[in-house]
Amino acid sequence: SVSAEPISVDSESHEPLPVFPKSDDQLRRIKASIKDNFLFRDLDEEQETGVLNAMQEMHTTRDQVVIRQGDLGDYFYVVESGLLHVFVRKDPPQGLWPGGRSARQEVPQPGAHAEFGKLVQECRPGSSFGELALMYGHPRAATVLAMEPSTLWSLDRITFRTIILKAAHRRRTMYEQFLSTVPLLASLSATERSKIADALVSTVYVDGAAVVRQGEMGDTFFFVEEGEATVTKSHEGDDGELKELEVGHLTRGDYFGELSLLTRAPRAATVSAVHRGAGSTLPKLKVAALDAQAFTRLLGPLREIMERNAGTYGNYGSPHLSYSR
Ligand code: 1OR
Repeated sequence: SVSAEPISVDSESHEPLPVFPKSDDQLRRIKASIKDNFLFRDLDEEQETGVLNAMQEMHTTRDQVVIRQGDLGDYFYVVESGLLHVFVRKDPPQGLWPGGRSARQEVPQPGAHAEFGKLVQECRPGSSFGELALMYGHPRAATVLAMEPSTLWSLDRITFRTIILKAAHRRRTMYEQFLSTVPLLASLSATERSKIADALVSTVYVDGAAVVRQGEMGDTFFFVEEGEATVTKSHEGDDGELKELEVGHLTRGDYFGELSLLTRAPRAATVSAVHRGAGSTLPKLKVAALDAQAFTRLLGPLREIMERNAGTYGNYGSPHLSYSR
């Protein structure tokens, strides 16, 4: 449900955010639930504490409507346990439900799912939902129904916008700036680059560490964000010994890892963080990664450019790279 619509971020609010004291057990359960959730990945410690403080534990019954399509958005939810289904109706009811009451107080109506429309998604432990209305100020885009008794953590709209959205906005702006300097992406629109920005995950490598290894299967694509990397291939020398030969050097804005994804072949070379000399001011190698799914979805249109560029890898005089394949 990631969209590249502009996110409007509120101007600095001085309202104190809610604090609901929690037991160690509750804190442990929230942390486990948000561990792999991308909306929480860029929070620093202070921001994470603010979010944990504001969360409220909630237990649904089976068939409880947690969000109703068309309502105004009030809360964002993280699933700790249970199972919820997301339904979308083509002709959503207009405006608020009678009395403007929130779906959280809705009386469950066992078995009556058809009125909610088509099943589009399942929410399992560790996932979250209800962010869209809070991000874009739209009515709820779908109905979310508990299929079994579920434990959720709800986060109010103000805390969601003040902490999570601001962090997401900062991260998107930072990546957009970087991506606008990447030559491969020059032909894409700003919106297409924003979608890539939202899908990137950065990792820093210590000198000498390998990001990808020749011969391994790969399902990730990378941009060099900071620092430099060397591309090496192992070659059998005349004496029969395996030698590591440097065939390329990558700097900020370069990309690698596309060959395995385009050809489904093992990695054609090893790419590792350069050894920075003593006194070097070069930062450590930092790469921004896209998984195979995002690569296909977002960089599919660039396939031809990448294939054309790869044609120069065998050419040792190439200015960019020179893997011989
Ligand atoms: P919300 O605040 O609009 C409903 O409240 C939530 O359902 C929504 O945020 C998302 O978190 C979640 N379309 C719309 N909302 C979805 C969808 C969805 N999947 C989950 N939600 N899909 C598109 C269907 C045409 C499914 C995408 C896989």
